[in-house]
Amino acid sequence: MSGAVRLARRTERMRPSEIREILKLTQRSDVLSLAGGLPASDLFPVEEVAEATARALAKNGVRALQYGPTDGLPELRAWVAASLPGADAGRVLVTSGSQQGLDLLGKTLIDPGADVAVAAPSYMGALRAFDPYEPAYLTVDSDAEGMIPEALEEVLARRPTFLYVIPDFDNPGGTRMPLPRRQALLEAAERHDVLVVEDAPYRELRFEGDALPTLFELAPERVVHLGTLSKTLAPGLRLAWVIAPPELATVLERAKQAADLHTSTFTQVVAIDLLGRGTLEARLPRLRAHYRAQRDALADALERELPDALRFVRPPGGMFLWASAPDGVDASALLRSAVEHGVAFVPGAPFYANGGPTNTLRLSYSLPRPDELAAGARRLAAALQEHRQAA
Ligand code: N5F
Repeated sequence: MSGAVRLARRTERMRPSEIREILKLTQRSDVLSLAGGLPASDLFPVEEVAEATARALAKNGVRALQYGPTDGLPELRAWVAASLPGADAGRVLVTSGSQQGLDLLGKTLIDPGADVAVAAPSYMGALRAFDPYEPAYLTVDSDAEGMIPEALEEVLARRPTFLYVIPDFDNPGGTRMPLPRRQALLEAAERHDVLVVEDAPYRELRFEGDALPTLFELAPERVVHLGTLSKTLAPGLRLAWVIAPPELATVLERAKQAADLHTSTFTQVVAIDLLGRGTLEARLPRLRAHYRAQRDALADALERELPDALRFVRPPGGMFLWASAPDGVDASALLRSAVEHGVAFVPGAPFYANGGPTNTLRLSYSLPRPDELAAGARRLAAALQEHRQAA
């Protein structure tokens, strides 16, 4: 080694995503994966995308292949604005996945040492996106209805740079924040004058009842809203958006210009065609029914196979079931024996920004078939039994 590679100090904070590392493990064909948040690929609109691509190239070939505007193609921005009450197309920034939105927010909002408030537990990918900008995390304890108001009040009183929250079908918690908590959150954010970042990738994957208003709808001037087509159309498109207050939208756009000039015009042109035909709306009932049945297949199997060993609440939407093993079980150690038994999950600890219980697990029910979910629960029960005997 010549010593010519002198890495920037911030790279020390670039930890690998535990999810991606576990996804590598699950490439083994004998391991059933309850780990990744990969959407149900059987429901991908492959034919529709093929047809939309052919149409888009025939009609808009040059536009699809040329550089485009940093903030995104106007038709897509208009569709986003129309899908969220109170949104203005001029404030929509199309991004390459919500993951890019999270990185751009870190870049534009976080100075080294700045306080950033997140739920405990919270989406690990957001923590990894914010980490290089050197925040100090303030964590808000959560229960089955998301962030606990008293804990939130204490944290917001310290006036963090922003509060990051996933009100609809949280990753990893699977929880939905009820309306009174949403109102209390915004009231406290208003009182302490704190910016709220609302990440809503799972919002449309609702299993029962009506949608609750987004934080953005309730307080459009205080909330930055992130949405994505990853869970409703396909993540490979890498199409998502950030809606931010005007003074932030302007700097986000500059940050994106420097990051990647703009999101793929090719996939935007294809998505505009699909969205214009109502493809997404038409898919939602099927997606919801599918994920709901998947949730039940996993939850029923866990209740059958591990009646006393795992505690969880059936998630009312989304892709994840969050479970606690008995005290003293270390989920990372359990994962090693689980993989030997042919099943993988994501241990919960890395979802806690400042550390937390080590006996939690995130189980994804999106991708496996129902019989595989049942087999996964059986294998997990065997792994847990062996693990506890060995301890
Ligand atoms: O819009 P996109 O695809 O970039 O979604 C990123 C994202 C943003 N915010 C939340 C709360 C999310 O859950 C996600 C996607 N999370 C998946 C997961 O399993 O936690 C993605 C994992 C996929 C991978 O790393 O290959």
